[in-house]
Amino acid sequence: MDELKQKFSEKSSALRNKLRSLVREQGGTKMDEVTLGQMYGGMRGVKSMIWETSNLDAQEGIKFRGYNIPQLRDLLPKLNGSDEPLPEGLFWLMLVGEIPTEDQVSWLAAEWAGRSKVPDHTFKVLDNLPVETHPMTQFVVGINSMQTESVFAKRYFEGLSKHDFWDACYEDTMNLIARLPQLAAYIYRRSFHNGDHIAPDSSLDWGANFAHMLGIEGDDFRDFLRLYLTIHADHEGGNASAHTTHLVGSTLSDAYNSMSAGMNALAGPLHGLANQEVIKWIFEMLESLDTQSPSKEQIADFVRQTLDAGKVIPGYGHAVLRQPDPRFTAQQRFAQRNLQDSDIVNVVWKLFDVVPPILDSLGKVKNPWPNVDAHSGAILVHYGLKEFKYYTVLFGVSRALGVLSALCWSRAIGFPLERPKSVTSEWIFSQFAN
Ligand code: CMX
Repeated sequence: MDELKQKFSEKSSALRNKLRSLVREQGGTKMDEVTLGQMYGGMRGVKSMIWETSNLDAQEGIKFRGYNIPQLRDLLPKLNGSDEPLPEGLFWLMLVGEIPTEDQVSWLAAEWAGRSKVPDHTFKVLDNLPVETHPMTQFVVGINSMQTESVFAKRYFEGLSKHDFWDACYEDTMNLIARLPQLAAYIYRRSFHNGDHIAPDSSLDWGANFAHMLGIEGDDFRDFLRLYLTIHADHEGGNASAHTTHLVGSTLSDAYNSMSAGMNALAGPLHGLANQEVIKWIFEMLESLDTQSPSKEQIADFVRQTLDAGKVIPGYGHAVLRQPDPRFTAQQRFAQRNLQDSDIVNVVWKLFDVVPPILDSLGKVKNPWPNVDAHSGAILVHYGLKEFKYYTVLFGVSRALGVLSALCWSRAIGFPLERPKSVTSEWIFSQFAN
């Protein structure tokens, strides 16, 4: 058994045993209450699920196993000469709760390279879709088409013991994560570069190989992609893509079927698709103002026009966060070091000054600050990745690290089928009848 799997086995069985006695002895303890407002308000803040890999604090932002993003930049292994952490290190941390060594991260990069072969039929399935199919739809179809390779599904069919669910889930997780960059790059090249595909380079780390297969060379872009793939990985369990993956996984659907379900949730404009919406909206603004460097006054007028048209300002607001998203700040820091003179990046920074007071003035927006999606598009455009319909696929490749490591924990802890109680509005009214 490899070292990572061994560690996961030991840590997860220790937690499972601890939880089993806790729930047996304290199962009746009340942990939260639900209000009518929460039932009709998207279940905001209701504590109702367990997610081991990360936790979101409304003020401080995301913490992966207790570490915030600036701490991770210092602690996670980096390649020589690089300033950004390797996403492999974050996966190791989320899966076993330990900051890995450089050797452990190198092992993981090589292990994923060795598991990265995408089945031929997946390419055939994709080639049969109209080329203009949205990249997120292609991504979902591509992941689903690889379900033929599921170790969990095969072993379950053969009579897998519930004590070994975690083992098969680990194998699927490692294989699926390893294959995603090639799948995603194939979609990009087929959709936007006439199917002129680039062979993987197995000597590169997971993020750099992805950058290489996209066809965007240069150390700066590789570094940005490593950062991007690290900061988008997880945002505790209640966000729509994580929650969907978790719910579908609770039926013992394998990692492929569970994650593709989660990716359908990520494809919604209030969630992951917001990254495409942001840059689309910025392009529309620049075109309507007929300038590449609008003034703050011009931007403020356009923001008000957008709101007057009954639309949201993409990239701003959050269901949980109440401060600027540290994932936005991490990208801003990268851009301040590498892209000071980029017009499009400067527009993002002006928006950061202009949008929050306008949203605040509406008196209803709980968080007027930028979220993760407000910045990424401008940096991608700068490096030549201008096809914004593709952006959510990048988010999805990263999100796999979080939702799949969490799925391993769900199988190891032995979470049952998720099945909350629903009620009708008629029942609600009956509670208030005198
Ligand atoms: N622009 C305009 N209005 C906004 C707004 C924004 N960016 N953010 C919130 N509001 C509005 C809501 O639409 C709501 O209005 P109504 O009462 O008229 O329906 C009101 O403010 C209250 O909303 P909220 O409680 O502050 O926010 P929610 O928790 O309901 O929604 C979110 C959160 C992210 C869906 C919302 O802020 C939004 O639509 N933002 C723009 C889209 C976006 O950037 N999504 C990406 C989020 C990150 C991610 O999950 O990937």
